[in-house]
Amino acid sequence: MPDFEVLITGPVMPLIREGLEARFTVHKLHEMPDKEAFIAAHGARIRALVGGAGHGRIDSAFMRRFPNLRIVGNFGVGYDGIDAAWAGQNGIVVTNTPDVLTDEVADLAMGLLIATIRRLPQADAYVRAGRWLDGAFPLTGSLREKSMGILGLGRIGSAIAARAQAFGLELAYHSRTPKPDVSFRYYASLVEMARDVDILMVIAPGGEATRRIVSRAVMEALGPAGTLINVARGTLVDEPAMVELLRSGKLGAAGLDVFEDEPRVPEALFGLENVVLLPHVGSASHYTRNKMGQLVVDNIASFAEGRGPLTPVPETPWPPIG
Ligand code: NAP
Ligand code: 8YV
Repeated sequence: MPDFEVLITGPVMPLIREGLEARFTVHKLHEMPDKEAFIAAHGARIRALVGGAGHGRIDSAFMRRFPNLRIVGNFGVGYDGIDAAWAGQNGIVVTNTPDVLTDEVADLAMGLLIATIRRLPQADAYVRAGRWLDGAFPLTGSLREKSMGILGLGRIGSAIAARAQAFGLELAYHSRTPKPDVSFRYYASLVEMARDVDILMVIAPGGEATRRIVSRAVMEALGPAGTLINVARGTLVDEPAMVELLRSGKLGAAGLDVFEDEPRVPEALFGLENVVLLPHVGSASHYTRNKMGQLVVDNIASFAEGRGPLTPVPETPWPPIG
């Protein structure tokens, strides 16, 4: 399709690059010696942008530089790095990768929860250091007779809930609206939910609406016996307050897959015994990343061939309203 040119905004998996190159003229912004000069000279030819976490924001100022832009394909279900509302108002569709990663992220969330409460990385380090010879590893916390509040009972939150039920956890949730046909207790107030549960599982979208929604007050309500698990975005948590509360013992423990300024992680966390730190690996299996990558390609191809996007985000419905 010669007149449908695609610009990839940063490194992507070969499956995406090759899938797009098989159909379109593809440019790679990160390989351009002079990005600004490339955009100035060729921006008008670009119909599709393909981006993902770590490629930089695709905000209105960036999108304006491509006057014939029609679609932005995001590698990931979370699209807080894209100004989707502006795109929708300007006839640009944004696609993401929902559903294909839901089970993988839910598995990781439960794994991180168990690793944090049962201190699996610390136990592994204990064996490797030869310390078992000196005596047994200290007893740990437990999931038995515990309750968990889920912030964001959407696709992934619901999949986590299904797993957590099998583990015997008592469940509650907070979101902007109560969900129909859900038997767990709904809390309109996040701080009240945090006060009542042992574990807070964070899995709502990033962006301005949720910035630091897990505030100091929420973490103080969770308390010294509480555990915070964040598999959503670092921006949802007041990170400086979290570090301070974990250090002082006013927050019991945390399992974190995401951070405010990834890949930079507050170094104060490195020395803490009550945290488990992961490098944003919720969806990072070969199986699931391949599904996500294929969905990125399929969205762009379906749109370019006139069949519409497969998974447009709610801010850019298809067909467009009005
Ligand atoms: P989803 O199906 O859209 O669910 C999002 C949930 O969050 C909904 O229940 C929504 O309910 C709630 N929510 C939205 N805004 C809220 C607000 N301001 N306050 C409270 N609750 C709010 O999304 P998903 O597919 O489950 O994905 C969730 C997020 O997980 C993604 O956006 C992404 O950031 C993150 N994620 C992380 C990884 C990882 O590798 N760690 C992987 C995949 C996804 P209401 O609309 O009723 O509020
Ligand atoms: C991705 C994610 O790994 O889907 C999301 O929102 O956070 C992860 O699944 C990430 O966006 C790609 O780097």
